[in-house]
Amino acid sequence: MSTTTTTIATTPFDGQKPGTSGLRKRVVVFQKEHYTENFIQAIFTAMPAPGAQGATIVVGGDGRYYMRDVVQKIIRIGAANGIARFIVGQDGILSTPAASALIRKREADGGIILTASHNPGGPNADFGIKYNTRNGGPAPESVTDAIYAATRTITEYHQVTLDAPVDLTTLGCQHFAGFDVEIVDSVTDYVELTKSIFDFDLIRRFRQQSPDFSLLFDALNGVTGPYGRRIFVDELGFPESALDQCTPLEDFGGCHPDPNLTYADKLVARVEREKVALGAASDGDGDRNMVLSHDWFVTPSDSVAVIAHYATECIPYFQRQGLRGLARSMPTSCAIDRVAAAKGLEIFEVPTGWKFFGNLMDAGRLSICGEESFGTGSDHIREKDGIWAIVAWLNILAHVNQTQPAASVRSIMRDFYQTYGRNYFTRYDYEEVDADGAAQMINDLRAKGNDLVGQTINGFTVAAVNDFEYTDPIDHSVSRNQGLRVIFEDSSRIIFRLSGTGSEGATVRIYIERFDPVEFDIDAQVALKPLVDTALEVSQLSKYTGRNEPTVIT
Ligand code: VG1
Ligand code: CO
Repeated sequence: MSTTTTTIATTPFDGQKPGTSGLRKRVVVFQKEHYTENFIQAIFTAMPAPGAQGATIVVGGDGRYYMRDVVQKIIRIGAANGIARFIVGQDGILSTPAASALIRKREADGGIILTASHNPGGPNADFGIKYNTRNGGPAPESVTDAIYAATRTITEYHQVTLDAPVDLTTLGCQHFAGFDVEIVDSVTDYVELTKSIFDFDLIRRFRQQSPDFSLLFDALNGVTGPYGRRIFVDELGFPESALDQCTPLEDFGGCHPDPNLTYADKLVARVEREKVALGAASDGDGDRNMVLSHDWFVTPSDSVAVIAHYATECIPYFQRQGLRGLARSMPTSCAIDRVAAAKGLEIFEVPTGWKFFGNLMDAGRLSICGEESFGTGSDHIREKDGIWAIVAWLNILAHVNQTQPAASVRSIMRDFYQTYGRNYFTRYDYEEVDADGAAQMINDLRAKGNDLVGQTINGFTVAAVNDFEYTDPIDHSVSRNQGLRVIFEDSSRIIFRLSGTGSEGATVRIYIERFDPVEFDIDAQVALKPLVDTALEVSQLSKYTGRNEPTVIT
């Protein structure tokens, strides 16, 4: 098929700076004339050396509203910039972990993932574009800075003219003048990878021998529905009734596809009512996960620590490779640090955002890591992986049940606390507050930081107040102002951060943690109440934001 290339004059848009995980804005913003095209052109302009010419890229997303239009734009603009091959998920669908896996498997030069992750979708909600590099991970700040710089100076973009939109539905390769588009099954490669990591035979036997064990997986109408069906039902043999909301919808059925106790309330209610042994959910693009049972909620900070604890005991991938090191984002609780200490492993504390784990993995120093924000994963890919974490829990439950029949999520957590003690953790989110007020609150807190040291508030004596700063051990890049920490003498912590993924106003996050070596059974909100009060007092949050209650408590 012949093509012609046209060049279109444009001018820069303000605010095309990628945040914690790509550029996220309202759909109506992306629909402004040239807005999306500018950003796509900036990605190709800034693609790391040797650049776009002759490159292969993976393209796909979480199926949200506007995605298919943008896939077509990426092909037209990419082809005009010299991209030789586009590997596209069928109908444009690829979960974020599946896209990362595909970039690695096919040794592509990079990928563009179309998602606003856990943000709602639909004509009046959010869209997002994220660039991943050839290791399969989110672009590091050096690349996102280059993309942003290109958006600031753009004067034109290039695109090829095609007779008709590219067919995204038919599997196989389509040839155009100067480039190819290959449509691949969205699920198969990912399922094969997952099967190579976990002990599927063990999980199948456990399911057959434990008729009382029930699984309920809720995809929140996001992208993981088809992945969940193939793995949990077709491969592991769970009944169809183990799946809920597993058909991807452009607007996620009007839900907020964020797997937490607030937005996954339907799952939480069913798990309690139906006495489900393992309830699980993932977010819109499939990189987050929540794990719970009818009698226990596993915090993401605990989840990654438990997975690290059992990894070399029962997960074939880690039995083959061993554990190289562990890591968490700074606000994530220190439970995983205790596992690292017990196993004599390196532990890394990085800023919020999965991109900070990539260099450590590439250097062979990191195997398992997590974020308190329902992100869990390993070096099998370079994104967090929701389904991976859920299958990891199935693998661990199946393993522990071999020696402790009737072991449950709750009993596994009890054993863990008995070994390591419990890091109580909670996060308060105040969404879409006034951006100026939120910024002022952080600035004022920073300014009075040193005066707080030595003061005792609600029985907690402040040991240090600082801004988290990270120097990457591999490339020595420095990331500053990654969260304001108030650390107390008993090692309790309160952390204040502004979200980098919102699309309107600001979201304030307060992370609260306290370690207890002996008491495991206190309700987390009760255990942390004095620290929560301290956080609100120290920050004067309600004065700056006008909010008295958080939007979400995790
Ligand atoms: C949030 C989380 C962070 C996570 C990021 C992307 O960022 O706190 O831990 O990596 O979302 O997750 P922020 O800046 O809003 O706190 V996802 O599932 O959106 O790719
Ligand atoms: Co996500």
